[in-house]
Formats: sequence, structure tokens, C-alpha cells
Amino acid sequence: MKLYYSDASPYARVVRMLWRALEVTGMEEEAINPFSQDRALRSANPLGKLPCLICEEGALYDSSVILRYLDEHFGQGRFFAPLRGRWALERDNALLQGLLDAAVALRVEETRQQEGSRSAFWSERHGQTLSQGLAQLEPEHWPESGLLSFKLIALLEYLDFRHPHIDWRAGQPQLLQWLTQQNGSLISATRPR
Ligand SMILES: N[C@@H](CCC(=O)N[C@@H](CS)C(=O)NCC(=O)O)C(=O)O
Repeated sequence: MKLYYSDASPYARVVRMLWRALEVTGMEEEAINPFSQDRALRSANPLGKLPCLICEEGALYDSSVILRYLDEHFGQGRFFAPLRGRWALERDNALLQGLLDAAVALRVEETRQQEGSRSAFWSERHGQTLSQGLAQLEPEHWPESGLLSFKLIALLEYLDFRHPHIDWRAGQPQLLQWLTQQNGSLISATRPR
């Protein structure tokens, strides 16, 4: 199996954390810049996005499909099991996914600056989504481990990486404490750079 990924992609990072947690052997990771018009990526994923997994099923995308595939095949579904039928957890999963989307969309707006086409409206809106969504992350929603914790780590560290001006620590000082307690090689090996 091979995963097309980029070091910066928070979606790919969640996949990379899960497969380390599942201790899947024989995995290959190939770093790709999705904007380099890479033909291997485009022919595997017509959307041209990362992550994309090449496996016996062919090419799988997006990250939500890859996560479920890996968990079913190598984890007997244990990473998704806590979510099933627990609607508040499903909602938190959707919240974290939406915050990842907003953080990446804000980055896209920032890169448009060079072309003189950054939208002040959308930048403001994505920023608002991030601050309101982060404010919803009360301590009782902080995951102890598992899939949601991978998403929350990927989100907070992506914000530090791409949006250091967003001071999420100021509004959520205890969240910083939560983050500093999350450690291990699957986190350090997948940090964005
Ligand atoms: N919903 C997708 C989002 C994937 C995505 O947007 N990936 C970004 C990198 S962070 C990408 O490949 N962008 C290239 C593009 O939009 O053309 C997922 O969860 O996998």
C-alpha cells in the first residue's frame, strides 16, 4: 500500500497518525506537492487532492474514506466504534473536520494574496468559523485518545504552522495543556513542516 501525502496536509496527517497507531506494516509514503501537476496523483485521484491511498481496492480518497478503510482492515473498526450511535461524538467529529476545512480554506485565501485576489469576506468568515469552533471545544469534548484526538492535534498544530497569528491559546489556555500532554512518535513523526 502506498499513501500520497504532503507534510503540510492536516488531512493526510490524521491518516498517517492512524496507520502508525494501527502499526500497519509494509506501508509506503510518497510525498507529493498537490500543486505540481503530479500525474501519478491526478490519475489516482481526479480531484488532485491529498491524501490518496493506493491499495488492493485501487485508489481511495478522501481522508474520511481512507480512515475508515484502514480502521476496518487493520483495527477491527476500533477507532470508529466509539462514534457509532453517539451523536455528540459524531457531531464533534464533524466540528473538527469543519475546522480543518476552514483552516485549509483560510490558507488558500492567504496564498491568493500574491495574485491580488484574496477575498476579505471569505478570510474573515473562515477566521470567524475557527474562533467560534475553537470556543466550542470545552474540556468535556477533548478526546482522551483515538481518532478525534488525532484530528484535534492536527488542527491545533496546523494553526500554529500556517496561521501563527491565530492565538488559540489565549482563548483556550487549558487546551494548550491538553496538547502538551499528547506525545509519542506518531505525533512527532508526522508534524507539519
Ligand atoms: N476532504 C478532503 C480534503 C483534501 C484536501 O483539500 N487536501 C489538500 C491538501 S491539505 C489538497 O490536496 N489540495 C489540493 C487542491 O485543492 O487542489 C480530505 O479529507 O481528504
